[in-house]
Amino acid sequence: MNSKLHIALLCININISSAHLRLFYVIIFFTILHSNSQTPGGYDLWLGYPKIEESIVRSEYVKTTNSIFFLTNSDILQTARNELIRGIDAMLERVSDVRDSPNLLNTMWVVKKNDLNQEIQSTLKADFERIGKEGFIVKSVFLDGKGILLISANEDVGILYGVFKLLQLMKMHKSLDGINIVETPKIELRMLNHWDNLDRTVERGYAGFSLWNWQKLPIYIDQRYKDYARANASIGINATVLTNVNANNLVLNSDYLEKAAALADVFRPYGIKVYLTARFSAPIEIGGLNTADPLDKDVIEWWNNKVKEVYKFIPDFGGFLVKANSEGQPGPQNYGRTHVDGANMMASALKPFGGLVIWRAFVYSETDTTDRAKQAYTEFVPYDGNFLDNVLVQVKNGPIDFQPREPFHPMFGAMPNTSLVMEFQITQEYLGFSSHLVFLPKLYEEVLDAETFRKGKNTTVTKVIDGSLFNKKISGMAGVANIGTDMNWTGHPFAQANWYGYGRLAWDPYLSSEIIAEEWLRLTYSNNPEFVKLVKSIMIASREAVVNYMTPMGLHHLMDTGHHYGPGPWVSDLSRPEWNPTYYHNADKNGIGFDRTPSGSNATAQYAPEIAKIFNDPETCPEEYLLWFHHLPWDYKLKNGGILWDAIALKYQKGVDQVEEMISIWKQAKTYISDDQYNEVRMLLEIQIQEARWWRNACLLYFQTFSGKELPPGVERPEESLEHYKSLKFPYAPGN
Ligand code: BDP
Repeated sequence: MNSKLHIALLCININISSAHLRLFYVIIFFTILHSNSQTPGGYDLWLGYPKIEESIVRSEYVKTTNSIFFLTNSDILQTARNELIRGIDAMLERVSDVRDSPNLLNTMWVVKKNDLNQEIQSTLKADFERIGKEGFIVKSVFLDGKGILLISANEDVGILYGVFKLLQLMKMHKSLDGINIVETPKIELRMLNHWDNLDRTVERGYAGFSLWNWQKLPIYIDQRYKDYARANASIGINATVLTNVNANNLVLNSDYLEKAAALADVFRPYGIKVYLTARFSAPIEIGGLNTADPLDKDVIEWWNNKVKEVYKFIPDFGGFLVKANSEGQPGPQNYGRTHVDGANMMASALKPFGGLVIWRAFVYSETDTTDRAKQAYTEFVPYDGNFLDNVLVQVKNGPIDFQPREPFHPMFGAMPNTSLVMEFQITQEYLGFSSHLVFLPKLYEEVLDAETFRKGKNTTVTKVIDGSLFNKKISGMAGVANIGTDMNWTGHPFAQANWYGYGRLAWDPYLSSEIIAEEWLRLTYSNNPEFVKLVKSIMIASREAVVNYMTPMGLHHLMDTGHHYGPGPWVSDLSRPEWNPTYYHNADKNGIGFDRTPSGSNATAQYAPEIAKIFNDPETCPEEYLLWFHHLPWDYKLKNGGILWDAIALKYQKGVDQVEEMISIWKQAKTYISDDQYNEVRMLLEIQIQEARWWRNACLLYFQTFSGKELPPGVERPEESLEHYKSLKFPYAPGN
């Protein structure tokens, strides 16, 4: 590690309780200010354990001795124990004494509820009731008149999460004295969706190839599988769908099931279950039947047998994720059946084993001429209440497709009798791939906090998906992974924060993105408050910046076609109308935007009347959604008195300015991190600023051909012609 040594002055306030003496020491000591956790290249993610001074965490439990009683009688508990030892040994540079039986020297106990004595169990009764299956308690308690630190839980996995929590607190230099944390995840299914193909390419992947080396599985177990599981467990992710939603049948054949089982074996001790995508036509393609009709008895039998086989290989298999009748994927509608018929048929097969069907609502059809934004709601909402209870319907955050900004999907709140899973995209398909620094928890938070108004006020999207609004038994969140074989897993080092932040929000969707940014920075780079303050400001601003330089004021889907790299607002020649950017922006001499009010597609009617009313009126519609819901003249007067054309141009400029600002702040952060860490992000920001200018120039030149207006003062003149921007081609853009 090429960290530099710094001399720092530290003022430590030591509290000697017995003598009630307060001593103030000024100690000069050497500290490695750069002792952030990252191994070169960022492989360690937020999980490295740099040395910390014991005095920093000021805990009786880690002082003098760290003799730990850790009752370990399962694989998950063994994982937790290994992690605890690894963390404490590295951070305190002292080898922990960890035993399976208690003794008087113990300063820490890590024991499940049922293994505690009745007295502590009843003292902590309320806590144990609160934490459910996966929660934990990290608490300082008195035991036989002696203070100890207790990590406890009802189940093994809670212990694992509690251990990670403790280590993260220590790493963030939080005091452990008087600690009292009682936590439980607010969402049950916290899932990653890998769009990984069996040939190891990753659809919309920008961080190398798929982690799953199918060729060498099941015998060869890559260390990365364990490191992947560890990283997920550290943020509470408990489910992973290994394969692409555009599914390949082969994964359901026994040779691949054996390979998937080997991965499941690696993930199990980390509390993670494996799921697979299922291609609806599998009974034909690998089953030799001549139909995949979900009501056909041979088809039903085929799936029943297939599910039995899967559970032979993977006894705790999670279930199937299904993309059906969407973008050319087969589904029940091919046989005149419905989503309910399809989903329930599979769900019945999985039910005896406790498996789930996660049925995606990302549907739109080439034969349906209505607004694409309306189609999922139209297809699914009438079926509310008809799905079996082990079916979850997975809905993207917005009604189109993972754009830099979309209003929340109107299905949230509109299906009170169905468990809805939130689907976020972590991989940055429409947000600059892995070259742009965009902190996505800002986007996630905006959607989660959106008011649905389905049961009066305060009925946010979060309350729909955590199950609290409509009393749902199973709740879930899915994130389309941004992980690949790149040394740092995610391509951009700050894309790690999106994986981290997604996991944190799946655990607790009420967390603020600011808190998540701060945690991640401290766990990944440095606890230095100046550094954290500076870089947090970059992260928090980054999401609005990308909206501004790509798709401001409610514009959407202006990306170039297929690969979605760079601007292509002029694309209008694709076979399906809704694949063309022109379909979404509708720019003409009269104005720009998609009229989704009653005078247009009336998509607003899919929201609660209180929300629809706000969206319907351009005066009340939030400016960030203006052109999502309205087609407005170029000289439409905005609240600030300016006209629409000027406002669009200024927003594009602002996006560019924001990236300039991000670069200048990053320069100020240089002194707090290693040169390698600094340079890596600096180069990426260089790409980002170039591409931000490219977006601004291309879009403004193109829209100017309709508005016929000059760029307002303050907007830089494009260096190249529109023809130049239109001529750019990227046949090898990644992820396609
Ligand atoms: C779109 C992607 C496409 C996915 C699709 C989906 O461009 O690659 O297959 O979503 O979610 O955003 O099914």
